[in-house]
Amino acid sequence: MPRNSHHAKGTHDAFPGSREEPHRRTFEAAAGVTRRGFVAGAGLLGMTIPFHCGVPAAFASEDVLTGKDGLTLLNGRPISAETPAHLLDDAITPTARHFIRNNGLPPGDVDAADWTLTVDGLVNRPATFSIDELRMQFDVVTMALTIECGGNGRAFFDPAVGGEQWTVGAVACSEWTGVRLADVLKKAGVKPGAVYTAHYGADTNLSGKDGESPISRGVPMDKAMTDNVLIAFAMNGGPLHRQNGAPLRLVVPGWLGSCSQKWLRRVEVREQVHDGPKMIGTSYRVPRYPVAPGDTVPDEDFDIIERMPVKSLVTSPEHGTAALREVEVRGHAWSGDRTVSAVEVSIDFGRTWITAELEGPVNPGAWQNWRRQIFFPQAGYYEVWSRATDSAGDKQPFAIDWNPKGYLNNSVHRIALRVT
Ligand SMILES: Nc1nc2c(c(=O)[nH]1)N[C@H]1C(S)=C(S)[C@@H](COP(=O)(O)O)O[C@H]1N2
Ligand SMILES: [Mo]
Repeated sequence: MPRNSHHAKGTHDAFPGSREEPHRRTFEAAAGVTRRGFVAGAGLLGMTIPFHCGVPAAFASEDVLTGKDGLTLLNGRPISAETPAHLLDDAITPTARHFIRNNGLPPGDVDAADWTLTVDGLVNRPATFSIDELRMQFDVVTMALTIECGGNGRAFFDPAVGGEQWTVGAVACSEWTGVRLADVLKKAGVKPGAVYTAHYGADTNLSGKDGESPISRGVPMDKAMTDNVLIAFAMNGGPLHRQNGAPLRLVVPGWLGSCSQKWLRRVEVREQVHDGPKMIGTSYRVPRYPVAPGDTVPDEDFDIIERMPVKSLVTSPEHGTAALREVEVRGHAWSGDRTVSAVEVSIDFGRTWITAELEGPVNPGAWQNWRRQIFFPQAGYYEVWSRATDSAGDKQPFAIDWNPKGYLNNSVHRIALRVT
């Protein structure tokens, strides 16, 4: 589907017209500037955001989103669907609201009873396990773990970049049950010289050609050995959703979502950095130096993305709705393998910030919940911004650090409200 052919859901949805300059227009709205075809603040009060606006009817009517609730389909082939921020309000993301990012075509009907996982490569005892064997031979753990797509926030890049036009909803924190990748690797006996894992799933390339994988990524050995990296066979106490990798997937919290191989069949230990599809070239990579928006960067100047940066989300109230003078604002915050140490809220376009109450993560790798009672000084148009600071002192920026593939946009989250 052509780039930007759909209408992304973000702050700009509160306003009619082109989505090319959402941030500028939002500022102008706040400043009361009126432009041709655009009346400041118009469209916010009582507006409804058309659910599948701009998405070709064929995509919207397909039943690829069976078992999902309220997700916005960005692409029907491969399937990409994000969750509107207000539907991510739960501390633990229900299965029905976990976003979907497929690079290829999921396997057809899968039978969990027949599924096997092979661990091989640079190990002393290569082995193949059924899911029951994983369950019986290793510690079974349940953890709330955050998965965020590396391209979450791409829709706000200016100039626009190709790829799925995620706004803010390619992130989730479901409760995953499985065994630790580290335990399985230890049992296989990792040999000296191991550098990287390589993950292989059962999905196929969009071309539909047999054996052609759409994506195979890996992580450095020390990350693979971290005890919150799971090989998961249950999601929120039930089966994994078909589109989220049933019956078996990796969950690598805090690092970009592509590390979390779905429909997992094999983990190979390699003596080099993995070079599978979408590990190489410019996929899931960013330039190793700052670049001007729109610049072309030689492939060899890109580095592999690892951890996701500090970020937060306002999940209540819902963007674009009417609110009372006093309202509880709340959401989540996360930062790669770090913890978030503070979340602040601004209702005056970042002039002043109000500290929110912030909970700790329920376990390492889970996002953190925050909330704050807000009193708006008078009726009118407001934006609510949230900004997180992590344990290393990194703060969410306001501006977008542009890069050619549109990754790692962790700018402050903004929602618009009409206070009555
Ligand atoms: N086998 C396989 N695993 C995959 C993908 C894929 O296309 N195939 N997509 C990756 C990407 S880019 C992301 S962001 C996450 C998304 O996980 P989800 O679809 O369960 O939300 O899965 C990752 N694992
Ligand atoms: Mo992703």
